[in-house]
Amino acid sequence: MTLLLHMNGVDEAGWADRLGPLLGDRPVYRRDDHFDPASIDYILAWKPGPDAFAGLSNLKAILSYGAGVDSLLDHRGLPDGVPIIRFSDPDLTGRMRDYVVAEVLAHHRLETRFRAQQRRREWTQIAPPRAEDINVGVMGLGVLGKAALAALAGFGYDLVGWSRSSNIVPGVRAFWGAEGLVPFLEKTDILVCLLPLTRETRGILNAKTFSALRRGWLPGGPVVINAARGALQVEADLAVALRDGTLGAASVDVFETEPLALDSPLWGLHNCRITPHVAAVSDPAAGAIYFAGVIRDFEAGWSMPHLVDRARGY
Ligand code: NDP
Ligand code: OXD
Repeated sequence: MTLLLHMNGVDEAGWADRLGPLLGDRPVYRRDDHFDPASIDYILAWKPGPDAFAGLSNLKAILSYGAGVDSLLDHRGLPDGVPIIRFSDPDLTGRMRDYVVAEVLAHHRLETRFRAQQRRREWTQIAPPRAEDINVGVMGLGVLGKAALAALAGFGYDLVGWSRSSNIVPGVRAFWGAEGLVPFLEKTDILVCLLPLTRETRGILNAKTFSALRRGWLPGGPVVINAARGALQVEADLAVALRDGTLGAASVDVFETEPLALDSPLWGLHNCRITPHVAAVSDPAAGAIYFAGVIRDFEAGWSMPHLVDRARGY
C-alpha cells in the first residue's frame, strides 16, 4: 500500500509526518520524492494541480482533504471509475457548527449594526428580537447542515431546512427540490448556506434568492451566511443587496476567487463579516486518523460512508 500526498495551500509536510506512523511501514510520498507513479495506490489531494494524476495508473481510491469535492470533480485529469472518499469527521463538523452558531448569534444580536454605531459613537437602543421569533434556514441538510441545526435548536430559533431529496430532521421544517426553494426562503430570516458546489447549486445565492427571504422580523433585513463555497454566491448581487437593504447583513467565509481581491467591494461593507475560508479547516491530527482509518477499511473491503457520487456532484 502506498499513499501520495498532493495538497496545495496547506501544511503537506505536517500531514505526512502524522500519516506516516499511523500507516506503519507503508510509504507516504510527497510530490518531490522519488517514486514510481504506477506504484501509488491512494492519493490524498487538495486543490490538485494539472498533473496531479499523471501516471497514477493503478489508483485504488482518491482521498479528498476537503469535505467539498468540487475542485477534484472539475479536474481534467481525474481518472474515471476510481472511488473518491471525502473528509468528514467530528472535528471538522464541530468547527463548522461553532462557526454557524457564532455567526447566527452575532446577526440575531444585530452585531454589525451596533459595531457601526460604535464607530460613530452613537447611542441608539434597538432591542434584538427573541430567538423564538427568528427563523434560521439552512440550505444543505448533510453532515454539516444537520450538526448546525442541532446546535441552533438549543437557542430556541424556529428552524427550516432545504435539501435536494426529502430529509426528516427532528424539530426542523424541511423543504426540498426546486419547488421547495421559494417556500423555504420565504420562511427564512437568517439563511445559512452549507450546500456543495455542483452544476445545480452554482450561483444559487443571487439577487432573486435574497429578495425572496422573509422581511420584517429581523431589524435591518434578512441575513445570508455562506460557509460552503464561493461560487455558490454571485458576489456582485451580494454587494448590491448589502448596500440597498435587500439584505441587512452577511457573513462570508468563501469567495468566487480566493484570496478575495483587494478591490472587492465586500471588504468595505460594514454589514459584511468576512473570514478567510476558515469556517472549518481540516485538522492534520484528526485528518490523519480519519484517512488512515479509511485506507485500513478500504483495504479490508468495508463500505465507505463518505463515498462521493460523481453523477450527483457531491
Ligand atoms: P453533505 O454531502 O453531507 O451534504 C450536502 C447537502 O446538500 C445534502 O443535504 C444535499 O441534499 C444538499 N444538496 C446538494 N445538492 C443540492 C441541491 N441541488 N439542492 C438542494 N440541496 C442540495 O456535505 P457536508 O455537509 O459535509 O458539506 C457541505 C459543504 O460544505 C461541502 O461541500 C463544502 O463545500 C463545504 N465546506 C466548507 C468548509 C469551510 O471551511 N468553509 C469546510 C467544510 C465543508 P440531500 O440530503 O438530498 O443529498
Ligand atoms: C472543505 C473546506 O471542503 O475546507 O473541507 O473548504
